[in-house]
Amino acid sequence: MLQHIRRVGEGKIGMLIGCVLMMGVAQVSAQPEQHVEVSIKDYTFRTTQMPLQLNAATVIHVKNEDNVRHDFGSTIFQNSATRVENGGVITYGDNIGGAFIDPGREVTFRFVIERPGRYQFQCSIHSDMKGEILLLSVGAV
Ligand SMILES: [Cu+2]
Repeated sequence: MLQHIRRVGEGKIGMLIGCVLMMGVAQVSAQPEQHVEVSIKDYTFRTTQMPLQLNAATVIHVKNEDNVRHDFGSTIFQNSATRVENGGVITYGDNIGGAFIDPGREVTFRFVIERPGRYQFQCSIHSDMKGEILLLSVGAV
């Protein structure tokens, strides 16, 4: 599931590098972040999202409210430089497949979304857990 993850650092060093990279992203895109909220409860994904725009900084926030481990796996991060914060650990990957989320934990993915479409996501641990994020190419300037 986790492909090509490079661990850049943890704690203070990771935060410092994170700040530098985030400034770089901010310079590339003047648009505010767009958010997708995903909660997992009773083995079910619940998604809340605003209309997403292409080539904009995008944050997917996944919270596991169950007392078992779940997986958020998707092709949505393919070919995108993605910053993942999972249980206080920050990692960066160019082609990640998602992340496992421990009980009661949250994961935040930050990336720039570049291809329109319907992106499925799923839990590889529980094969009937599925959800979808919609990116229509609306409002692109
Ligand atoms: Cu699961």
